[in-house]
Amino acid sequence: NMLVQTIFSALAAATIATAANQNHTASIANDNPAGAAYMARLPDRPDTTIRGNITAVTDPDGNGVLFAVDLEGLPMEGGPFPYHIHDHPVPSDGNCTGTLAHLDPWQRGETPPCDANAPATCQVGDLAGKHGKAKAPTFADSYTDLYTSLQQGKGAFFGNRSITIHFANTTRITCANFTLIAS
Ligand SMILES: *[C@@H]1O[C@H](CO)[C@@H](O)[C@H](O)[C@H]1NC(C)=O
Ligand SMILES: *[C@@H]1O[C@H](CO)[C@@H](O)[C@H](O)[C@H]1NC(C)=O
Ligand SMILES: *[C@@H]1O[C@H](CO)[C@@H](O)[C@H](O)[C@H]1NC(C)=O
Ligand SMILES: *[C@@H]1O[C@H](CO)[C@@H](O)[C@H](O)[C@H]1NC(C)=O
Ligand SMILES: *[C@@H]1O[C@H](CO)[C@@H](O)[C@H](O)[C@H]1NC(C)=O
Ligand SMILES: *[C@@H]1O[C@H](CO)[C@@H](O)[C@H](O)[C@H]1NC(C)=O
Ligand SMILES: [Cu+2]
Repeated sequence: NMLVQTIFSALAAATIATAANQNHTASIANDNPAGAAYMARLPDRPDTTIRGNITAVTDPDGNGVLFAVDLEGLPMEGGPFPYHIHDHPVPSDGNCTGTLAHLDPWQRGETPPCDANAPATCQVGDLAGKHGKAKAPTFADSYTDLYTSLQQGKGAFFGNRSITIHFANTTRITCANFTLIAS
């Protein structure tokens, strides 16, 4: 019976997938397309002074993504500022609540907090947890993150997602879509 076989195969595949992911540890993204580049440019909005951008290009070594974070106008109060790749793009009205939760394809969840010494165990989207929070008033940083993907179809792919910057108390301040700038 084809149907029963199909269902059985699907269940078996799901069981294997679950077993492989039981520790919720991220795999290194080793198939990012050479030359792929995305940018999230923060919008001019009247309710914050924060401006700037985050660029993301396939790491020249082939593993992971080279990020360049370039921010200015960070408030002197309320920091340091966590920032993350969130799961969804920014709604057209700019409401950062609509970016939903952090990119977390391995479903490790929010707790315990990210341990920067074990970045594979952090949420893939938790860039600040893995690499440090942004500090006022200007913040420039660049680093390679091994677990983020620029390969469409991968769970850790973020070219269709967004960045959100928070106050230390987690309130969302501003957010921007990633858009393709080179491929
Ligand atoms: C988590 O599971 C994967 C897949 O089974 C394995 O390759 C990896 O070594 C494990 N990592 C840890 C920290 O246990
Ligand atoms: C990125 O943001 C920084 C800080 O605001 C700015 O100086 C720079 O010109 C921006 N780069 C691009 C390509 O928009
Ligand atoms: C979070 O911090 C910001 C900046 O200090 C403040 O304006 C805001 O009211 C705080 N939000 C909450 C829910 O405490
Ligand atoms: C972000 O991207 C989505 C999907 O392409 C789009 O619908 C939305 O309008 C964009 N948001 C902003 C603020 O440009
Ligand atoms: C943003 O979206 C959330 C959830 O849909 C909503 O509760 C909130 O009122 C919105 N904020 C603004 C300023 O429209
Ligand atoms: C983004 O792309 C990934 C991989 O192609 C896909 O799994 C995910 O559903 C997409 N997310 C959104 C919000 O479009
Ligand atoms: Cu966030």
